[in-house]
Amino acid sequence: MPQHLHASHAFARLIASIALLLGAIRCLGSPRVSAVHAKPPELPIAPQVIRAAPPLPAPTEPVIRVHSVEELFKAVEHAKEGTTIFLSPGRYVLPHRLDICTDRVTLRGATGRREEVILDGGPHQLGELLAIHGCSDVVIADLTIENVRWNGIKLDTDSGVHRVTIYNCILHNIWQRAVKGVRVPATVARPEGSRVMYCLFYNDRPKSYADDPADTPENFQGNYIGGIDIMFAAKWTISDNVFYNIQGRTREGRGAIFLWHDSRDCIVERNVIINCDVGIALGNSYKPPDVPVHSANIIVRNNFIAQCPESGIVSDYTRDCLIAHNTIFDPDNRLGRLIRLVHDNQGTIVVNNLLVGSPVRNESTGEIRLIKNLILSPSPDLFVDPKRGDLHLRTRQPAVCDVGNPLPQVIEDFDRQPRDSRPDIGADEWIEEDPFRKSN
Ligand SMILES: [Ca+2]
Ligand SMILES: [Ca+2]
Repeated sequence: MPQHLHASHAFARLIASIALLLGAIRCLGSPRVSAVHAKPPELPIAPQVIRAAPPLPAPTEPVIRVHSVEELFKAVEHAKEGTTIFLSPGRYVLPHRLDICTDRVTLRGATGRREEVILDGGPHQLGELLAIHGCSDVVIADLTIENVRWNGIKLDTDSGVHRVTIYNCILHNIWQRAVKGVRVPATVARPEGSRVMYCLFYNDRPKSYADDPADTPENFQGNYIGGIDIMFAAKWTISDNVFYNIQGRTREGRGAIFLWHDSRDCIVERNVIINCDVGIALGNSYKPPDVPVHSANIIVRNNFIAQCPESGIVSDYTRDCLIAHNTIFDPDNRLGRLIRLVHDNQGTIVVNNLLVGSPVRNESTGEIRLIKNLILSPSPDLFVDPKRGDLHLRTRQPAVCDVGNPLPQVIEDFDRQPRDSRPDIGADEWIEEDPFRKSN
């Protein structure tokens, strides 16, 4: 055989060997996710108001551990009811939306530290990252979801989705809604009993047109953005979350918490909302004719809200809601909307709220009860660290302490400390030696 043929045979053998070797490496498993060296994000938020989530109990079998994007999709697709999927630390760059369609599936970061497991929609410009479809009792916990054009966690509530728990997660740079529940037709049961607890929602900056091609100068002017937006919610609990910088392009975005379209019997408590455009919205001014009221029998209590220029709390087409014992700091609010009431709010009561800035702005057409709401001017003695969301009382304030009306619906304060028989106005009940009150 001529020498040049020998050489080409040898080269072909070499190529074949390399191909075999690569195949063998692939068989060892799909590539693991890249490591993250994650720390909790450094934000100008007082650490005293970021509540540590009590750890979840150990899971029951079956338990699957995943280390790669491929394993994650496979595990979710083939999970039996009741499966817990633990995600190893790392950054999971998702090529498309991940859909959970099985009852009682839990998706959980393996370390319990939410910043160590990141589901990232950025590189593939995902419109939605995680969806829950036609199933109930799903748990999403101890992980981060970030860089999504539209919805971070989409609940396909029009397919019957109930008792979802979103727990100790970070939702970061989500440009329409971090958590979205859609319109539900009359033939489907309204989404009942879900919980969003101990989560951190934050964006690095206001929304820009480049973040979301669907939000244009012709429709929402870059302001189609909010935190949790649920229609037809029933018996939801939204508690102990922190929201920071959920802002539209011109600071006219939607609520950090937004319950509307006949939402009922929900509790919104102990949330901290800082520098968002709207804090808590019960309804808004767009109400279709088939929706009787936006929010009914919803309790909004013991929340800390700082600097939300469009509204701290807005109540717009509600019935029998209770807005009680919230502390709102916004002395420079351009519209005077710390608490704003619009349209008909029959039976809704606004009581024992502490406002630093403008008084309750009542544009409501019907009867509404405003009781023992206290309006104060800003004073350095009042709160521990108001600009960073810590609205604990700094000193005992005679104007605030022991002057509220006792309410059977509010027996604890922001710190879950008991209210005494003479409740203090606002979210913080003053206790002399209070472990939660650490001066900065
Ligand atoms: Ca008291
Ligand atoms: Ca307290």
